[in-house]
Amino acid sequence: MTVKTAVIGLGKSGLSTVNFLIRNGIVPDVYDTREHPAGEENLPESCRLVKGELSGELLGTYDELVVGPGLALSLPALQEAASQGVSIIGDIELFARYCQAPVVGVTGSNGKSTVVTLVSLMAEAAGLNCGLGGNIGIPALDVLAEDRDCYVLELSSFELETTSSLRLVGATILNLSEDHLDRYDGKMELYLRAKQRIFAHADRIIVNREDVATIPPNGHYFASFGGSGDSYGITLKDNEEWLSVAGTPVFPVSGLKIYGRHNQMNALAAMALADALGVSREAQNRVLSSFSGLPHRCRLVRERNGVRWYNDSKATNVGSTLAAVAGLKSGLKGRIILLAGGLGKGQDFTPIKNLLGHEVSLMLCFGRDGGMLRELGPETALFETMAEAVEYADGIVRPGDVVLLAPACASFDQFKGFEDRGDKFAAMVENLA
Ligand code: UMA
Ligand code: ADP
Repeated sequence: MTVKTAVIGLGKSGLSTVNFLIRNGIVPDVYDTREHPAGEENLPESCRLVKGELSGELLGTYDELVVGPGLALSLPALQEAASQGVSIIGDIELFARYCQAPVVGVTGSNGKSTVVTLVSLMAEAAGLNCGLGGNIGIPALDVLAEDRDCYVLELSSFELETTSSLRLVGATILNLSEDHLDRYDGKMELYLRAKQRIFAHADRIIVNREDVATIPPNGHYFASFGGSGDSYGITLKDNEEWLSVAGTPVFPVSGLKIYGRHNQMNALAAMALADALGVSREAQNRVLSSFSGLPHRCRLVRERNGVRWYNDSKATNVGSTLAAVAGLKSGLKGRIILLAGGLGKGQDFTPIKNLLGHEVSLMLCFGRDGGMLRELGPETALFETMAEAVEYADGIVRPGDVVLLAPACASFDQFKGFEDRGDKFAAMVENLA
């Protein structure tokens, strides 16, 4: 029996879904509310594309809708279709139906891309043919292939909302802090509920023992990570900190090329997930000693006249900004000048207020919600654009200072995305006379 299928949203994942369905003998109709959907130019001719407002009546005529993560399931047309019995899924659910090899999944407010990259590198170092995909920017269905030994998926709360049968040999919620509240009616419990769906069919549940929101409501889990010596943790050996497993030191913290406590937690989570895939400790350690981080995550752009300029454009929420500041502050003699602003996504910025005058000497605010950040305290200044903030920072820095772009906000008010924002920042800093 053919399943009458429509793909809703023609972005990256929508286009990948269309191609996947066609490869499997299903030619879907495609809907997108935008006038110029991102994937339009590459849409196969056999597919009918309907643009503009979604009609519940029309969508109600399908058996199944594969909805892109950028669209809220609360949209009236999707609700109407669901109430008529139409199955509503996302590309990850399709992946789950077809995937044969073991999969590990990672969600959380911050650190996902770092952890999935570490785990996939570890699997490759052990000689496994590993597919890495999901929210990291490579649609999961694009990496699904018969010769894979395993998969590592980065899963956003949006993707998890439309996923119900994904089996995972290892799953974790890295941490939980405010994000995407504009999609969750301002309610953290709805955001968390979506994230907890990752554990629905997980063999090894791995939690952050310092963040109770990452623990399933029934309290059952296989392993945990955190700063103490239990499970995946940190222990002292010869007065030096080591990443450890069940109290046994396995890798010196000083050997990591990514800095900050948050990255030590990321490394521990990656080890627990790699263990779920059967990756040897030796292969894990090789990756831990060589991985120097992803672009736009706390990367040193330039040291000039004793001033270090860091690009952490991927810090798109308050939690990630706090982690970046904490990571840089340890051992620093000079000041931190923070550049922040953009689209606040309904977050409460108050935790940043506590940094002002302490860890952060001055915050230069910009972008649409820069005014809200400016109001946090007197140690702030407001600019229209990031470029003006960079120029101002250059005028006031002293040797020993750090200038950190960690905006705590999304970038779409003034940039194409976090990469564009980070690239522009790096170019400005490189060009400082
Ligand atoms: N949109 C419309 N109308 C439509 C369809 C989409 O206006 O009919 C808008 C959405 O509101 C959104 C944008 O278009 O603003 C993109 O939505 P999409 O569903 O087309 O997204 P894709 O291009 O398929 O990209 C998605 C993920 N995007 C989102 O979840 C918003 C990408 O994560 C992911 O890398 C990609 O699939 C590959 O699987 C990006 C992201 O920002 C990096 N994720 C959020 C985050 O990390 O914080 C969750
Ligand atoms: P995600 O994919 O979840 O956005 P990334 O690995 O891309 O995560 O990191 C995004 C930003 O979050 C980084 O630039 C860093 O500032 C911060 N970050 C990374 N790991 C953590 C963590 N474990 N806890 C808090 N913040 C983190």
